[in-house]
Amino acid sequence: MSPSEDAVELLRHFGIPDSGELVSRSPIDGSAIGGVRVGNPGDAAERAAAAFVSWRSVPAPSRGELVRLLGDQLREAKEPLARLVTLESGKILQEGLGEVQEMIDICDFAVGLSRQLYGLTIASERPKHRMMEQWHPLGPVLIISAFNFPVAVWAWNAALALVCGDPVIWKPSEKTPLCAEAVMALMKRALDLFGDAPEGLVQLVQGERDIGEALVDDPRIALVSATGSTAMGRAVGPRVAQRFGRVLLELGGNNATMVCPSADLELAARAILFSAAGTAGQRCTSLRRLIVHDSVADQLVDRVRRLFANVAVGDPRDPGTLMGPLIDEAAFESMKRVLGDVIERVDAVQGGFYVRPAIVELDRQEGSVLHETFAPILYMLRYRDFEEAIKLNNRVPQGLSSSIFTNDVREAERFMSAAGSDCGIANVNIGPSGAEIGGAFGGEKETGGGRESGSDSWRAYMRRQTNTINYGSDLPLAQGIRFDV
Ligand code: UN1
Repeated sequence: MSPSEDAVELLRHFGIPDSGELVSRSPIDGSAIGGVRVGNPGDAAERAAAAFVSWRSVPAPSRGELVRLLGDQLREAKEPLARLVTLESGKILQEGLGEVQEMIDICDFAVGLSRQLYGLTIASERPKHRMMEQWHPLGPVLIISAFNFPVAVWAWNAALALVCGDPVIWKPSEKTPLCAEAVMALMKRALDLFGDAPEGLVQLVQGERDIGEALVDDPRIALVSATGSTAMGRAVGPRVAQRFGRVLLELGGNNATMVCPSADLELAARAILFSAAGTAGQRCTSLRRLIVHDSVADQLVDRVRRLFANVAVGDPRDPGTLMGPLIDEAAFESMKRVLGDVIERVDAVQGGFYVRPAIVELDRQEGSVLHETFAPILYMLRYRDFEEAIKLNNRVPQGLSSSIFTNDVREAERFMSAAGSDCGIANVNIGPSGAEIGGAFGGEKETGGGRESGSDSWRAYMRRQTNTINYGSDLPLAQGIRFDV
């Protein structure tokens, strides 16, 4: 079936009308697969602000019930939603299914969390006083998501924001508007089953950059959670700071894997294959740099080259395919800018931009290796001295993910220590991509510093309040100050 025939069936399945000026194209063959209407940012912010007034007072475990119902809908629709993700983003079906599973997982996590939004009690210095802190809902949250995870990134944010008492507005990538419509259709069913959620609690605003900017600048939006390029973050961060709003930024990565002399090379090669070629190198966690000890470099590169040569590139809907197309021509052009004419378009499906994964050996870490090219290019650098390798890992502007392959416990610990990898994620004997939702996800430096998903990332979606309560009949002042007449 052609992508457009597939789209007709899937749009019908989700009850999405194909109407609107914002046209979606499938990267599989470049054909138009549907259109959506551009939204109204001002209206959305108004409705979200109104929804906040009632949602913040719904008990958190009841808010969790809405997220539980969403999880049910996602379980039921896992397969068709994954197929739509494949159709619109070009990732293989296995990865599409994985992405929807990530949504289900975060819903489960958020449901549990809805009974654990806990604060602290703090010892007061004053007699008969008690101190504590509470976490309260923050306000409307804007979620800006990218094409490469067209549904999961929304879920990481929305599931937490909703249990935290915040309405959400979603501005998805203009490259994947249909996935967003499908998720909203499922959300709507969950809202109907839930019954009395306020109108405007969960909204979708489709559009291009101007629509995103209008939302970013709107003072009614308390938190802007933005996933995308460093350039996008550079534009969004200061705009929100200008009005003292909060941001949560998940920007570019330039993720490295170190391979040490004691490493299990077979394991390392398999991990490298998934991290570098998976999602056609279009994850923010994709492996971009290999830092390999000189003594094992030739052996490892041989294996990786062999694995790369055997990667089936083609229609991401075919079960045998490991690498689908790049998202569009611009992505292909940026890969070409780095690699020059050695990169050829693979003749897979007419109209799509298909490439093979490439490995490039470098003497020095300079030039294009310092930038994130959203394509399957793996740079390789050799090292002799362990500390020098850690410096190479860190000597890039980005700080999202990193990993080390070693069977030497001291090397592993040094890599994870305060003087080791400077990234938000540092793994041992697995690749840098494919994180579970239970941990906090995000990174340092140009990656933006935000943390989403697991651990205590929920705190970004709430405001902290410190309370001091006097249960005595005297009025002792803090710091022993006396102030009597
Ligand atoms: C992204 O590419 O924007 O860790 C997110 C991973 C996925 C998320 C990637 N769980 O690779």
